Amino acid sequence: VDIPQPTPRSTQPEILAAEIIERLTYRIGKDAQVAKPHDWLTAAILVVRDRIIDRWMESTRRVYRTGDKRVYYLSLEFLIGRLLRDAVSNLGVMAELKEALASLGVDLNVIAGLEPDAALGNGGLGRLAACFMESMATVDIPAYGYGIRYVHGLFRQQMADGWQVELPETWLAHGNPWEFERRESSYEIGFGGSVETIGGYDEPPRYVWKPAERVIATAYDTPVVGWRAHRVNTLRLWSAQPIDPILLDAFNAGDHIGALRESNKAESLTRVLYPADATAAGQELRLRQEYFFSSASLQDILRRHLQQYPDFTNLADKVAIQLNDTHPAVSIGEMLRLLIDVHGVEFDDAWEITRNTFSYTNHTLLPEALESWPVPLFERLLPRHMQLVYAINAKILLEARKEKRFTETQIRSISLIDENGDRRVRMGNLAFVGSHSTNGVSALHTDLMKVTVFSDLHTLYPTRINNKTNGITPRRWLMQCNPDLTALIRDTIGEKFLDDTEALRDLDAYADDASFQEKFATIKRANKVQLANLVGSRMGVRLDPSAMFDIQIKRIHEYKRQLLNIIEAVALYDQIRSHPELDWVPRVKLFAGKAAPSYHNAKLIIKLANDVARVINNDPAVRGLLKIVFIPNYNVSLAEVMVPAADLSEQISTAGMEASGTGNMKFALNGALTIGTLDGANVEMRDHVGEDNIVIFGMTAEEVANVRAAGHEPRQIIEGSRELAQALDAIATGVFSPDDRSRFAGLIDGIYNHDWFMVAADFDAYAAAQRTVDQIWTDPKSWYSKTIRNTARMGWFSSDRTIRQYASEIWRA
Ligand code: DL6
Repeated sequence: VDIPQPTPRSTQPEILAAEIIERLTYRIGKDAQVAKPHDWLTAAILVVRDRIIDRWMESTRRVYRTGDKRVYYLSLEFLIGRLLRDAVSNLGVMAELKEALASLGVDLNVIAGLEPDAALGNGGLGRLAACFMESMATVDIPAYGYGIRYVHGLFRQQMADGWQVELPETWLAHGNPWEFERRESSYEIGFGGSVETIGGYDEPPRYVWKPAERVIATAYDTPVVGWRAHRVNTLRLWSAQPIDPILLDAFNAGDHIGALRESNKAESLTRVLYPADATAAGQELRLRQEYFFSSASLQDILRRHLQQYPDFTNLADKVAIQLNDTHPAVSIGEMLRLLIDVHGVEFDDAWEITRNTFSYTNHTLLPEALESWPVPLFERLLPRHMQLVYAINAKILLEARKEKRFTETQIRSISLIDENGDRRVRMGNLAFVGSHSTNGVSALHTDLMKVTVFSDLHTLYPTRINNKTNGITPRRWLMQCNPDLTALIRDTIGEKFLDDTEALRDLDAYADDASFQEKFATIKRANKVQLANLVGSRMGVRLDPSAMFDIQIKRIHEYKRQLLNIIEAVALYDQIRSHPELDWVPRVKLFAGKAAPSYHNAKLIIKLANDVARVINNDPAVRGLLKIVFIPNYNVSLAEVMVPAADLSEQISTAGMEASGTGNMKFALNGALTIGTLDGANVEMRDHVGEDNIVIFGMTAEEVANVRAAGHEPRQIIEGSRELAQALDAIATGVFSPDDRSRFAGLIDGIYNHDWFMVAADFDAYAAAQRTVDQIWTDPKSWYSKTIRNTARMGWFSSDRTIRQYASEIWRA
């Protein structure tokens, strides 16, 4: 049947306005006279969504037509933020939508600010996945993101007397007009039970997994629009549902709570995002989440493949699956199970197909974040996968021992089973051996992978490790969050940079141009005023926009060294009071970030920042020259206000510990100067912006490793640094915590006793670097010359570049 296509929707303001009213009336059931701002938001989203659907369907049809390879990005986290501006701007209908809403008496800025942040991630890893989704659509790669539709994303952070308090985030409270529930795309997911071996004496055995429990995974699809809407891809998030929503027998017998047991159990699978990013969660529910979304995604991928092709012999030519960290690594076992047990493929063929299809990204070298599961738990929950892990292990270890003559120590380190202590399944090793590519996320991180966690696997497979330095989407992190700067750049160098971020380089010619500097500075100031207004209205703290805005925003972690920043603030506070005759540069030190709820020291660091802020901000001797502000509830939307307002970006992790960082890139792109260590992507940022345009300090990763190996003596260092010793003493003895003088004693003891994160070791270098920053600040010409060069030279860090590299070097898509 020749089914007619719908007519593509018009984007004329008057038509948009009419449709908004139509949605308001017939979809939401509200009279425009009484509609609340939320109703207008929903109506506007529905109208924008229709404009996306036309292109979404065309993108899907195109890939069926061309037979192009599809890329599947499996990630337990997608830290998306708000979608309306992203979609509208990528569709190119911002002006039209504004006009349409204005004609109805509605301000787009007001309703866009009501959209809840989809915070389905903890930090860098989840935000990277969101940038990648947008870039894959932009560079025209047919891609699906697969993840979990958590009912509660990352918790809402509140402060109670300066302490972090966690509250549930209810992003779905008003429904989610972006998503489509796909009841028809549902899969059964099993847990537990046993494996039966079937087959006679003279035929190969077949294995049948008989799970003891089963739940249903149902898909929810959200369209992801690329820049200029050339392609629209799908983010498919899975939600868990019970097979039997209610146990009628139990209900009829009067057990009303028991009747809902199965339902509660199933739904609890996708209820909450685990709120830790730098420690492996380790609980059974987490492994269930990982298997649940891996199995649903793989069943979906294989089903789609079979719609187009007769079997799986060409799977690796048509499908690339990227594992975002080890969270979906159980997919490797699941792929083998589905190919062998369900589709009858031979083990060796299945293994070949699997390896050629999968690739894995490592995002951290922190030992506590590397996932492993106790063998008894893994075996109880996934008995068939445990068999397959042993089968893979046998294959790998045999090859290493026989062909490569590996020593006993090397064998122990590459094994999928960690035998040091209780036996555990190592997910990093599983991901590594089950993939044809293992990549790091910055050059330094990749180099360190080869000599630390994966050194023996690297010897076994020397071509497998490769680097793909992270990137950020310039649409969200320049065009949308900094429209005035974007307009200035367009007026100065033309539009090319909108499609090719590296064309920003043309701005270099204007770095020393007085009139351009003035315009650049005016925009920075306006962005600072906007942030100051936010701080004023949310926290009642007055900020002076002519002070230097010095910002550190990221998860709170000892390796990221917010503590170093706070201690330096305390030292500066002492200096300002001791030397009122000197010309101190007025500074506002802004912090924001969440701590994992169970991470004691991180929560203490938040309390310290707030305690120090209270004392310094209220001391008349400071004369407003230094202010400290910790803004609660850091999220993507807050970052979108803070990033364009920064003068100085703090990227000060202990060298060798931050895999890449992506906040560092956002700030520099928006014209902030970076103060940072030679860690993660800072190293490559220095290479791109030039060493005169970034302030680098502190030990290198190699020096940190050497000092740790030789035995670090922090006490000696502290005794040799008067500023540091006095600041530490003030904090430890309760100058900032008169209500509990020993509150921070333990935190400071850690610096005296082991200083694992090299806070004492790097303090003097950091303080000196801050005075260099002050010097540059006092010469505005020099300051803007450097910061403009940052904007001009950061184009390479676009996630479009990163995705192109993944596509050509890993996915071959
Ligand atoms: O690759 C994205 C992002 C990096 O930029 C950060 O440096 C890295 O810490 C983060 N890794 C994680 C995983 N666990 N930890 N920590 O979030 O990935």
